[in-house]
Amino acid sequence: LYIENELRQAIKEGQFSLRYQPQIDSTTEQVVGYEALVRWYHPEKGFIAPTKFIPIAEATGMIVELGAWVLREACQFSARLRRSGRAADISVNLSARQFKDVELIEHIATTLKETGLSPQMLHLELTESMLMGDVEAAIEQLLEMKKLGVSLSIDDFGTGYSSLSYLKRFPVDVLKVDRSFVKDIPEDSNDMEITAAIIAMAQKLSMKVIAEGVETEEQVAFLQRNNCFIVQGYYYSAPLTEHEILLQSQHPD
Ligand code: G
Ligand code: G
Ligand code: NA
Ligand code: MN
Repeated sequence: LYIENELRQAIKEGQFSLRYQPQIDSTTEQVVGYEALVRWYHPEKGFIAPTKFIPIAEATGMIVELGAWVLREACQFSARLRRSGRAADISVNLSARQFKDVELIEHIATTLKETGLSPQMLHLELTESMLMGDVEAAIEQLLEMKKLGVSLSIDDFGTGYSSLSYLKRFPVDVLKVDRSFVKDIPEDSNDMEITAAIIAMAQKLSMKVIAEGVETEEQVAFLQRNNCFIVQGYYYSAPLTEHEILLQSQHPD
């Protein structure tokens, strides 16, 4: 209850902020999108990691309010970038609770309208486990989201329990290869096989693929050889503040 009140207070007092991690086309080294990642700087306790507070926000239902704030903030950021002539897609993580919320569709529609962001620039990231409980209900919800014109991604792909027979029924546009598979490339040959297989499967299903957690040039080269060109990770950039992004693009190189 204590942390729940703190979360509520934190939203009210503006203790949350977003960082944006660039998603790069490794063939051109151009930024094609950003993933929004929430940060909490508590006035006394300092930085609190999302892995610590997201599960609590989820369990208490506070994630609906926090998620609404994140979505609006991220859409405004992308709309501002576009107005300044540097259009880039924006990816936003959704939690299980948000995905099940009956008001989600209306909420996304309202946020798009109020921020003026084109729906096709918004990517919503879901995890396999969110889709695997009531599969039919999940497909319904995904179809409603697609009707808004947004793009859908499966995050952390390969770590959950999605059945491949369902995967082809989900109207999903992007698979994000989990960073646990990328981390030990090229030392771990199993991880290389798995990563190559995920990329090949995504292509067979006409999905795009983004590799996460890319930290080395060798990993970029491996991914390119296996037809994965969009990457995200420290090799190119950590998550950045909007200020850092604006400075960067004013001073190329
Ligand atoms: O930001 P970091 O790189 O530490 O992310 C840690 C975890 O927190 C990741 O699993 C990420 O998906 C999750 N996360 C970060 N921002 C958000 C958010 O806005 N909403 C939700 N639901 N999860 C987030
Ligand atoms: O679960 P999700 O994929 O949303 O998690 C994103 C998390 O991964 C964020 O916490 C982000 O800071 C982190 N991250 C982003 N790039 C890298 C990377 O190259 N290496 C590692 N170890 N973590 C990364
Ligand atoms: Na994510
Ligand atoms: Mn991920």
